Amino acid sequence: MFKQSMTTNNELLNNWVKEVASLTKPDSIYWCNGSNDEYQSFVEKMLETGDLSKLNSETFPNCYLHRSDQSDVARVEHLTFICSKEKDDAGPNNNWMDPQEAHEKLDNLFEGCMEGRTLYVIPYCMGPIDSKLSRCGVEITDSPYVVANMYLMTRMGTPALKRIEDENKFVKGIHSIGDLDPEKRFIMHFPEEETIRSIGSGYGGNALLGKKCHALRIASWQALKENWLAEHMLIVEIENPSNEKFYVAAAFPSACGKTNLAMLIPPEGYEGWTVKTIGDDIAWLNMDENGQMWAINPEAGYFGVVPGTNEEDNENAYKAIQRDAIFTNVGLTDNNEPWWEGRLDGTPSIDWKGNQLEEGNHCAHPNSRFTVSAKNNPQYSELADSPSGVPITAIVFGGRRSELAPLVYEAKDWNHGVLVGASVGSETTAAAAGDIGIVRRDPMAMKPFCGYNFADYFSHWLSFSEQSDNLPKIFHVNWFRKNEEGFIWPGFGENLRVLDWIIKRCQKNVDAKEMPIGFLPNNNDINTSGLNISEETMDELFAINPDQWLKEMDSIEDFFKEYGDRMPSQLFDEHKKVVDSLKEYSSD
Ligand code: SAT
Ligand code: MN
Repeated sequence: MFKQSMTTNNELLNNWVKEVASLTKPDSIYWCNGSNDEYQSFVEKMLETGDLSKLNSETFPNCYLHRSDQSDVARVEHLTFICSKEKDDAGPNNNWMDPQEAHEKLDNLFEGCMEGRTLYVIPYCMGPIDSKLSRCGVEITDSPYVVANMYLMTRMGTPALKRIEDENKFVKGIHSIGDLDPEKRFIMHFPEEETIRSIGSGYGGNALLGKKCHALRIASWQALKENWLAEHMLIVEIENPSNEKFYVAAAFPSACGKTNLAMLIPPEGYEGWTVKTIGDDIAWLNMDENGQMWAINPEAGYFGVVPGTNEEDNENAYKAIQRDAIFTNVGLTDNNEPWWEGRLDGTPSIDWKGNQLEEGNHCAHPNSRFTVSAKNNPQYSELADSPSGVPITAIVFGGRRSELAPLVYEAKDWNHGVLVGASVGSETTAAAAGDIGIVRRDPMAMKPFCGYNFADYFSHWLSFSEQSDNLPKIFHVNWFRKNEEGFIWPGFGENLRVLDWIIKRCQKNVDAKEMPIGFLPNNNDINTSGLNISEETMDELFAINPDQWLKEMDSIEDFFKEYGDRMPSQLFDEHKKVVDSLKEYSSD
């Protein structure tokens, strides 16, 4: 049904497409123009093939369900490789394969893999088309589902192609679902060649190559060379009742409530405050000549975890997915609406595998996802399209820790903040394949996404303190501390109370307690009015147990030592300062 819609005069791109086609042997080639009609025609095609089914069009207009292969529901970190020339450039944080060996392996797997299929060419731009901070790529794929998702997630098609033709430069991404055999599944990155090759999976992070593969793994490498940062961070705009605006970038490991924070709704008592979303997952940070950090969101859509989304906890996300959304691996109600754990209404009937729902089974897969354009978000900020991005006031790191970490603390300065970020640990969730609930180190929430050696990454972060004295303040938050009764902090919209303190600290409007781990709020400086939370409970949320912290610092040191000689000594200096101070504190 698809005709060759357009090609390009750009030789580099043309030759590359030809080269890939001669290896993969598709029946036809289709160049995507990124129009809405084109999106609709892809949807129609997938409705015919059964790749999509239409959801209740009265209640969920223009929404579709996709059921993935049951073995293909999450990122696969053990099959994800950085194929730099030097093994040490990839570092202990990555799987590494020699680039030549990797190419040979992949050439075998890609050989003829598109026979009987169409090869789609997707030119895309990560970031606003007219921003000098943006970077372009082209993804080749044989999956119409990937095309439809890229349409929602990126700025793709004709305008991106035009920019690529002007720049004569793009990240090359080659993707095939192959035969979905997990034994033949690889997500490989060649940073020196600015190339990504992914086969055997149709899942988001493995297949939508603009996202984690390009905007984080390849971009982090580019950012190292070009003195910027590609980070796994949401970006929010917060406006207080005095109409002052603040921009906060925050990094959390997958499925730690990033989408909720990015789309936060001010709680009762915060009338006159507005929170808008610039981005929910990735931020590219650039420093201007005054040493101010500016951030753009390279993406144009959200690929969010569905379970838990409802009108009470995250009304914006809930509203955003009432129309024009693709749902992947959710269940169905008896009237053909999507259903997931945490949805407050509807009668679940069919599970994510398409079977009659049985008691004790998940209806939606825990890592089921929605894909939706960012513009569907009622609190979408127009500044997400601003070529200059937004000036960042504060950087926030967080993890899921049922013990140890207080609700919020502030790093003493940038370098200490780098230690705080590098030390992030979080209990694992369903976003990645593997065990759930184990604490793992996830520096800057970048463990699965940093395209080069973490030791060099920490040095790069530290280098900014020498370049500017105008950097954002750095904070750490933990929404997930528990006592016998469960989570102590109510979370969700109430997290604005914590952001409120963070902003006051950035404005130098409030003092704080200096503790060994950083600055903690003075009693009563976190606004709890209207919350049913006692002073004792607040004390529990902020309790610092020095012995537990010393153990934590030991485990952080062990983790750092895995990176050997390339580790910046400054980070160990920062570490030692905290340890000495904890020892002193515990002997007081
Ligand atoms: O799983 S994805 O990488 O597609 C999304 C995420 O984890 O943020
Ligand atoms: Mn993410």
